[in-house]
Amino acid sequence: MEGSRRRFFFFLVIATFSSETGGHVLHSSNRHRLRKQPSDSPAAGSTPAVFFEVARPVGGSSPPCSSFIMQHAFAYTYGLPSAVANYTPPSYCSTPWDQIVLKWSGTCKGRQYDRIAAVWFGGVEILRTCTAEPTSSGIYWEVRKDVTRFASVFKEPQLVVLELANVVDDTYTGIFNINLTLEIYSSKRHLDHVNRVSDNEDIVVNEGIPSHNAKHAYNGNLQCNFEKFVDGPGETTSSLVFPANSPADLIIPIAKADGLSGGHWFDLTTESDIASVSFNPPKNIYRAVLEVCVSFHGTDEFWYTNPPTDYLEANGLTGYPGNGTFREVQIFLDDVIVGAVWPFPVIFTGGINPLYWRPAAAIGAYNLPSYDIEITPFVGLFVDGAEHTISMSVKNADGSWPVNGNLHLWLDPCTSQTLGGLLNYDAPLSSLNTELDFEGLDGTFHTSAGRKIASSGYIVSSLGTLLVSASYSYEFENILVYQNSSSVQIVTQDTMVTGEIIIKTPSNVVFSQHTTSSFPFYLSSSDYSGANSMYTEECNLTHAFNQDILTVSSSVSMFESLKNSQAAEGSMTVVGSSVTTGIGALQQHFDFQSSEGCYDRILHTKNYSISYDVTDLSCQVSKASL
Ligand SMILES: *[C@@H]1O[C@H](CO)[C@@H](O)[C@H](O)[C@H]1NC(C)=O
Ligand SMILES: *[C@@H]1O[C@H](CO)[C@@H](O)[C@H](O)[C@H]1NC(C)=O
Ligand SMILES: *[C@@H]1O[C@H](CO)[C@@H](O)[C@H](O)[C@H]1NC(C)=O
Ligand SMILES: *[C@@H]1O[C@H](CO)[C@@H](O)[C@H](O)[C@H]1NC(C)=O
Ligand SMILES: CC(=O)N[C@H]1CO[C@H](CO)[C@@H](O)[C@@H]1O
Repeated sequence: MEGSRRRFFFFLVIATFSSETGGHVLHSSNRHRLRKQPSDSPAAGSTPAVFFEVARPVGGSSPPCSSFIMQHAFAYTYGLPSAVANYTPPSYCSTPWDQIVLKWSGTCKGRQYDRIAAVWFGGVEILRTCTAEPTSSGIYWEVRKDVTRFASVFKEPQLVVLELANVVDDTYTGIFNINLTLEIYSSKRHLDHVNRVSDNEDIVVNEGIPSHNAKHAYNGNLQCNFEKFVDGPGETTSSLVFPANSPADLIIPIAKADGLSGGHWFDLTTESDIASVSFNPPKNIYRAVLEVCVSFHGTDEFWYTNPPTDYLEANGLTGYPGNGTFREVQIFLDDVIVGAVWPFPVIFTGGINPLYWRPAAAIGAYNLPSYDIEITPFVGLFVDGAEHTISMSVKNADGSWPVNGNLHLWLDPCTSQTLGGLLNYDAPLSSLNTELDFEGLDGTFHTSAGRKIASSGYIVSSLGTLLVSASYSYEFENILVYQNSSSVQIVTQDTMVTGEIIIKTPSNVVFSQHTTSSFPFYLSSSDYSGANSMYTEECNLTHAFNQDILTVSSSVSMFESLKNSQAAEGSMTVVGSSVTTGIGALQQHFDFQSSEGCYDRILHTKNYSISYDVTDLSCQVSKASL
């Protein structure tokens, strides 16, 4: 078992990067890695342990129609081209495709680090995931993600890319065996495989997922299906159904073109690195959302615990993670900032104390959150027929930030040209302050930041004239304390982001969505030195992913509220770079409530075992249990 830990100054134990140099493929950092002796793993020979991330179940109750995508064994893949497969839409799966789920399943046995991986369909990223760390007796884990929002991508043949840079040698023996499958849920029963329709039959437009693919809309054979947008004949615009919760008609990858691979992430390592993609958007867009996919590695794997550069300099420390605790992914449209991501601090399966994350991974580790930015107010700029550029950079980056985006576009089926204009745009300079108070290796660093980005615009489409406003506000606070010559480190952080999207006709609001996210984080660790390079570390961690979404339109009114929190504690004794003994305990409360149902689960684990696991779909789990 491998761990990625960071230790600073008490022992000045800083691992160097491993011998894995020279390749262009990014992988999870090898800094501060610990490995646990196999003797501490569950007994060899037992059946593979099942590892998992607590998540809301996805998929319908009836069995899906499955479309196998690929199977690949990732042995020494570092620096090699990604695994690829050809995807052909499964014409044997009956329509409508009500829900599409990507199933990732993996096995691994031996000793291995946590590796970052992602799956792209035609350059559109549909999953970013961290691998589970294996045991000597082997593990199995599965990730199931609702990918219905990418429906337009799955209707066309695509090149599928799975990037997972792994290193196998005498010490790191774990080979990741990964299968990818698409599960398609339909209200109708799917046809049996043997009854599949002939391959040259057109891929049908799925009725369950409104599709207004421009390619189809203007070939003269398909009639304009504008009527899908309104409740019925004779309706006034006040009952306009804005299809904002339907999958986009077209998704343009904002990804690094790379030969035949169909596009993958850009690896940004400093704040001056820029990921930039130019493209010619279609001219009949009426809605645009940029989804940003990001993770962080190397010296920024634990960016939220990094001390300020001034502190490092004052103490004459070089080669340490730095740049303080604040990071921001900035998104530009033609050089104007249109959005920001203040990321949720995902902890990978070897992070902090690896013993916490067996069998349940940290929040988001197997299915990293992506971040949506409504850029519809800028649609007027997009539809002028000219080339446009979306770029991304990471403020204060000091490590490895693989980023890319998916530009979700909704196209007007009844016209080849929409119009629009920006009415208001306000993105005042963000505030970022760090108060430093330190003497030698001890001190307190208080960082706070705030930002607002607001825009409004109008769009003239077959839906009429719509006014669209999108406003985002961001707040961040981090207090980092070092005591006892920095052998005691305490991080208290919170990130709060609100987003409000309002779409209206001149007289009525047809759609509104209010999103509130907060990511509280607390970590306290104490290191106790022993002889030679041995030390014991005690750590307590609490963190949460909280998000409320309220969506109101003329046809639907729904809310979703997720409070997903974990509290972990444990200790480990480390010799050299190996965990020789230790224990990790985790308590998690996944509390999802929505207008369509709920999922409430409380899980307690300790030393690889589940001691308490109660799921309540009626949502009566006692809140006192955690
Ligand atoms: C992948 O699929 C093959 C063929 O169905 C199966 O034998 C294997 O066990 C699967 N592996 C994983 C990791 O799911
Ligand atoms: C503080 O550091 C000393 C060694 O310098 C160690 O003996 C002691 O246990 C540490 N205390 C805490 C609370 O970490
Ligand atoms: C962790 O929490 C326990 C109480 O639950 C406390 O006794 C211990 O000192 C804490 N350790 C650290 C490193 O904060
Ligand atoms: C953890 O579990 C292993 C295997 O069941 C056991 O041998 C060990 O004593 C346990 N450790 C602790 C600290 O409970
Ligand atoms: C803003 C800031 O402190 N940037 C620093 C981030 O780290 C790199 C490398 O350590 C420095 O070169 C930058 O100055």
